[in-house]
Amino acid sequence: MEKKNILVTGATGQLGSVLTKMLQRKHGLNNVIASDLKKQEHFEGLFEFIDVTDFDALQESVLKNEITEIYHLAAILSANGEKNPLNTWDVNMKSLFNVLEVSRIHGINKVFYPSSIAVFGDNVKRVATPQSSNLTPSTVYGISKASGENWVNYYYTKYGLDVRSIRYPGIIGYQSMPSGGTTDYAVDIYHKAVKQEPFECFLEASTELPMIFMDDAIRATIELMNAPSEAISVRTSYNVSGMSFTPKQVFHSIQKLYPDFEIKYKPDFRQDIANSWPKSIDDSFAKKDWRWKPEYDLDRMTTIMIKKLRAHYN
Ligand code: NAD
Ligand code: AKB
Repeated sequence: MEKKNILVTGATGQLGSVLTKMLQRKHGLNNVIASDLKKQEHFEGLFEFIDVTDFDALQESVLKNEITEIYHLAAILSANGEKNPLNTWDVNMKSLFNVLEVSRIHGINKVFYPSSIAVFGDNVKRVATPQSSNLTPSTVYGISKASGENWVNYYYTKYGLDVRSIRYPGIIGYQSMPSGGTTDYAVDIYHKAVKQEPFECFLEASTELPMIFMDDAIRATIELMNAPSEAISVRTSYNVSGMSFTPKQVFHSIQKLYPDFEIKYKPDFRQDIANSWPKSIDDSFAKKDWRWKPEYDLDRMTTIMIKKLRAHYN
């Protein structure tokens, strides 16, 4: 196997903390540099504090560590992003430009850039939203991801930079907590069930959104990054689907194991964001190009979430 030195930005986050461990397992503890503004308490491996909006700090790490691949996960997500829109735009775009430029200048082999279902807004088919849909996002986060998709396509077309991207649905895992997103309720609800506390949901009972179990999200990322370059026909970002459900459906799935579990619905500003997103995603390009296939449905995910969180809290 060719030797890789991998830099992960945003490595302390919900996805980054799990993806970093998987990359360490695949490529060795000494070949993965985790970076973020903050560090996990018991992090094992190589870690650097890097603010990705600081080009010099990023470049110094890339050169010092002879980086060959970058997974650029650092971002401000949908709900938090609306609290300070201009700062969200600045952070999300500046960090992406720094990663693209450092990669172009220093000949990085591959870059991973996560996009989101947040790129979709009005004027799309809300069920099985097609790959090539109008992108009129309702949040600054979504605008930054839609622009980012076009920029990564530009760097591929203009400079041959091998950037690959997935429009993740809401990611649900037991390993880490989400922060600042509109799909966060779907992780929190499992923690409350296992702690035997009632759950207050910030979305209405019938709000259907695309979601994906963490293991599927990680596998999709690795499979896309390992796919032969000629198989990749989408250089903006791939639609990827896991499952779709409403708060009521996940509540019922949990109730099979916790019959006394209680839920109250108290929608807040995140309801408007969720209303602007697709209910489900058509991922036929990912299926065709790199044979994407999700393995987890709602009940299978619930069983694992509950089992792992019970072990965690007991
Ligand atoms: P997260 O908010 O949990 O983690 C993001 C990390 O980025 C945080 O640890 C934060 O400290 C770090 N960060 C923010 N600004 C930074 C900066 N200037 N320099 C360095 N680090 C900085 O997010 P996540 O859920 O792990 O998401 C990771 C990526 O995946 C994001 O780009 C997000 O848009 C994308 N994504 C996530 C989901 C999901 O459901 N988790 C869905 C779609 C897309
Ligand atoms: C969010 O809710 O902002 C993220 C996402 C779907 O991009 N989880």
